[in-house]
Amino acid sequence: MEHLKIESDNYVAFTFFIGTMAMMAASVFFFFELSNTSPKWRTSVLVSGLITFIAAVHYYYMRGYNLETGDSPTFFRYVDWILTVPLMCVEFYLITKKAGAKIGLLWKLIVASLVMLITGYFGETIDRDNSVLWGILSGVAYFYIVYLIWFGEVAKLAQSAGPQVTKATRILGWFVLVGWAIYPLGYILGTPGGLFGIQLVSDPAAATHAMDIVYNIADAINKIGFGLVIYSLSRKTED
Ligand SMILES: *C/C=C(C)/C=C/C=C(C)/C=C/C1=C(C)CCCC1(C)C
Repeated sequence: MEHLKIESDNYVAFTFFIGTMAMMAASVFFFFELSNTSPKWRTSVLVSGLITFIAAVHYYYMRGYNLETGDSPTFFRYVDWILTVPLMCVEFYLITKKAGAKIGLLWKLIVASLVMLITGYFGETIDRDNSVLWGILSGVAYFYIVYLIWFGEVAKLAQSAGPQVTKATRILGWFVLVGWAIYPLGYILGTPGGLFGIQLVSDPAAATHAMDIVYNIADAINKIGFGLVIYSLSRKTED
């Protein structure tokens, strides 16, 4: 079996490698901590582990794919997101369920996240020429999620679920508002010719590399960070 070397200046391959390791380590941590997590929070911590585990499997694949071909593994990137982002929505539902969150709220979050990702996928692959339009549609769905979490149903339910859940929801809200906003930046970087007249990187190969690095960093921050917020919530509340 041939072993491909990661050259020291290959930052794309390097971040795929580190991403794989980080997602694996985080999954082991969340899964092992389940046994000393109170039953009330166990499902939430389990979902944290599932998010990083699904990402670990995709990163393992994407790492190899990128190393062998030098290309961006866009399809599996989106397969990963389509599985993990709805699970992040499930986390909001789970922590506000005690305060009366309805399954309808979960569906709103899931459908909005799917619209956000499917339109983004169209803009990145199938319909490159209209990437501005797809990017805007995706952005609308994104802001709807931000709205639900900061001002809508999620915020209201969190408030009635008590101070700990309110605080955790606020921090998760920052992840969604700031951490998730890194992704459109990657999208703009990777779009040929730039978006809205913004062309950050002119060489097409370099643009794709920049996009992958930005996505890889964002994934590590958001998936592991999200899980850790849930984890610390599970340690704080006693009952
Ligand atoms: C673990 C993966 C996560 C949290 C992925 C999140 C992805 C996004 C928030 C993507 C958003 C996009 C836009 C808001 C506009 C441009 C297209 C996307 C799909 C990059």
